[in-house]
Amino acid sequence: MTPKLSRTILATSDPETLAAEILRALKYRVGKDTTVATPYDWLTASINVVRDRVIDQWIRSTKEAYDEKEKRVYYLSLEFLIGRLMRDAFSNIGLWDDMRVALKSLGVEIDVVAGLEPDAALGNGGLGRLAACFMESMATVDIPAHGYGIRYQNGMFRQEISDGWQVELPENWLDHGNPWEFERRERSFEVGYGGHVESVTSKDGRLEKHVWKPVERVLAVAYDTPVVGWRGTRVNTLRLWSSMAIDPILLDAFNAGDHIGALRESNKAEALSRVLYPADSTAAGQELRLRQEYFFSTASLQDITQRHLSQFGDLLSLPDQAAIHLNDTHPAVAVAELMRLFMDEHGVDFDQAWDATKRTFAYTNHTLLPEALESWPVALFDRLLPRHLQIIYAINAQVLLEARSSGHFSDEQISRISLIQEGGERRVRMGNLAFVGSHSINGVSALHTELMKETVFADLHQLYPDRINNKTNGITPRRWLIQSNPGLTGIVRDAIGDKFLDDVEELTALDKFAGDAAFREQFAAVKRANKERLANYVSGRLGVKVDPSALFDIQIKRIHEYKRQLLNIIEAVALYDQIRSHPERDWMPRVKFFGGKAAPSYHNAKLIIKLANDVAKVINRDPSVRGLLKMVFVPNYNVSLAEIMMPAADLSEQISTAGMEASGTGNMKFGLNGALTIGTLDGANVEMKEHVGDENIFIFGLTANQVAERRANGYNPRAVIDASPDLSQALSMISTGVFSPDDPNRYRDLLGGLYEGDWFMVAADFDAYAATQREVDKVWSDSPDWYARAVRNVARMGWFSSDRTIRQYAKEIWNVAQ
Ligand code: 26Q
Repeated sequence: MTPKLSRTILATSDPETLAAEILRALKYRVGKDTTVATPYDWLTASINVVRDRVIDQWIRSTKEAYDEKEKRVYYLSLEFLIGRLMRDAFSNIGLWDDMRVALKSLGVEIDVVAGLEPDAALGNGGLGRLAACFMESMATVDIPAHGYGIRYQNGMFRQEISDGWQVELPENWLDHGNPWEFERRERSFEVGYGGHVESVTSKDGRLEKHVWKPVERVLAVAYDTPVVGWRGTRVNTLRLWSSMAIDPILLDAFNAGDHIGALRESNKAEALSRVLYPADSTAAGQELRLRQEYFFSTASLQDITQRHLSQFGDLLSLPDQAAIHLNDTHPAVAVAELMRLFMDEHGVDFDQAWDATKRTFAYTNHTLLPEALESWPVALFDRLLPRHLQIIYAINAQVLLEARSSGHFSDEQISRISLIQEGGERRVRMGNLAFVGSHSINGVSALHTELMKETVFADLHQLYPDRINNKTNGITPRRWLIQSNPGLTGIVRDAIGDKFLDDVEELTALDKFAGDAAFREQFAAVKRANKERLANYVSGRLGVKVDPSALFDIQIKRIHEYKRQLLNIIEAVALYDQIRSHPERDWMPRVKFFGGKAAPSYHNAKLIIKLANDVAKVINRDPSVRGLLKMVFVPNYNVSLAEIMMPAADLSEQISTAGMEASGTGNMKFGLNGALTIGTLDGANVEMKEHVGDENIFIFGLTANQVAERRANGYNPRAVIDASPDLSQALSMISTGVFSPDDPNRYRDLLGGLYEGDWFMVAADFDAYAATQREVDKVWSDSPDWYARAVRNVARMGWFSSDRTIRQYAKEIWNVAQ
């Protein structure tokens, strides 16, 4: 028998005590008794009981960091995709099992209650989820850290599928209140916009300083959420800023009887933190977005500098006590803001301020896509942040002087290094600003980092060759294995003991169990149970019946052309056609699952969702493929759904055009839960292949170099399509309306893109992909072999823990002890 997790962690309470505390909380904090308590009330009461213990550790951690004068990490991110926190906090502090028993004794099922907690979706996808995994890992490896972001009232939209189309609905995650957060009205800072800059001169006419006089001002109010590390040893803080009017009611207007007009300021101010931008791959370029970026950057820096000054008395020692991390360029304006605080508010000269700024900041790049690189029109910047624009010009002068005086740069190179893009509308390049303002710039996988050096940052890399480094992404094994897959966790503990709970790289001990038939059977049984759970979900929500003994093939991620959901759908069509043409062959039953949101303005992504649903409808109704092929688009993919789908996958689809996916992290979640990957040599797939071994992963397609070469040397997709009968046939089925009889032309433009250019190399990789899928079928048909490979994936995924990633950041970038 596997011992209960809680017994091995913090045995702080017994279920009887906890049950009594839950009843107390229900009565005195929620104000209900058991006869009228709703499941939601039980959720609130349960969280309150555990929260008290979390707070004890929280206060201790915060005080210790202060007393020991520990260097702190500040992680600035416009996104934190944290999902539900109940299971995370309960399990990490060691109370999940005891709370389950306690609630059971009161007639309440913990899983039902946990399912009521809203999924905090303050992020779009990979970048936001990475920030959440990092927060948990920093607490786990005992690094004093604060996350800083925005408390969006509406996070990522809820996706419904109506007649196959995506429909976006607002998600009101705060409707029932949020028991995890603490409002800190006393921690609030003013944020200014617009106005002008005054120069103050001394009596002898020397310029003394600049004073920015903004005309608009709003308040940023802090809301703190505790972040519990594994075994509850450290509890860090996620501080999210909410905007508020400084004068919520315009008294003059109010007294004049204009009660609605009196609220104008308040509405305008509060709009700042109202909603997350739901685009993850195109820079929206809208004024509100720049306002949001500055809003949380300045509030965070004011908070950080105030804390530093009150503890150490002198701002220039900031780099010794604080590492500020920029999660992509979204907070890059912080570079100019810290310079402003140094120079204008604290009288530091430019050179000293610039040196301290560079020693404080580090920046992570998450994308090479040109359309996702942020830049702002100079005119807009000047209107909203005139002082920052001046500072950016001053930084630019300094950087261009360094480049020119080195004598190694052509005029063309100089113009690419410049923080200002000339030619056409002048724009501020946020990537260049983040780069020059940081001592470390990292990519998120080995391949991505090399491509950064060769492409977007080639010139800046030549100027500052020691700055770019790699930190391959990771995922927290607590959420993505221990909590979401208790079945697998249980059999692994029985096989290799508990060490991997504290150090997931100890999973390598599982390697020898790949050859153990009894263990493989346990593994298959766990996988089967996880697949049944997903099948039940799908049947309950969508009314689609799927057979858990079929191969579960899953692609879940944001919908984007470079991620190539289209390649997967076209392959499904080709397979469908072949099963119908050759029913006598030995087909392996398969269910293809899709899930993911499209940016509301991304036309082709929305069309891909519609195509997936159109194809699914025809396939699922066709008796000639019954029992052999099913296709399901699962709506509203989010963190909670990922927690159900990752453990249920046999096959993980990681099929982006090589060179375009910076890392991927879903690939790691699948692997850790024992799925085999079919994928291209892109992002972290390359390193996954090195870790799991060539035999335990299905790699196909062009490499990043080959993609670049084909693009450069005149790639002719039409010739490729003509040469592939399977691809031609599948495309003609789609374009003749087999899946869209109501509108046969629906996919004309989408498929037209494949013939005209095919930037994402769907045609070029199709045959290799389809052939590899048949290879997958072959291995699947030999269960012992399949499960041996699956077990080896679990055993060898430990390196992809965000604990490893964070330790590398701590040692090689932040210079903090751990
Ligand atoms: C920028 C400006 C205006 C509006 C929106 C944005 C914006 C928002 C989000 C741009 C990009 C994003 C998100 C990017 C993202 O999630 N990138 C992913 O990061 C992961 C973590 O490093 C990687 O694993 C993925 O490969 C990468 O696509």
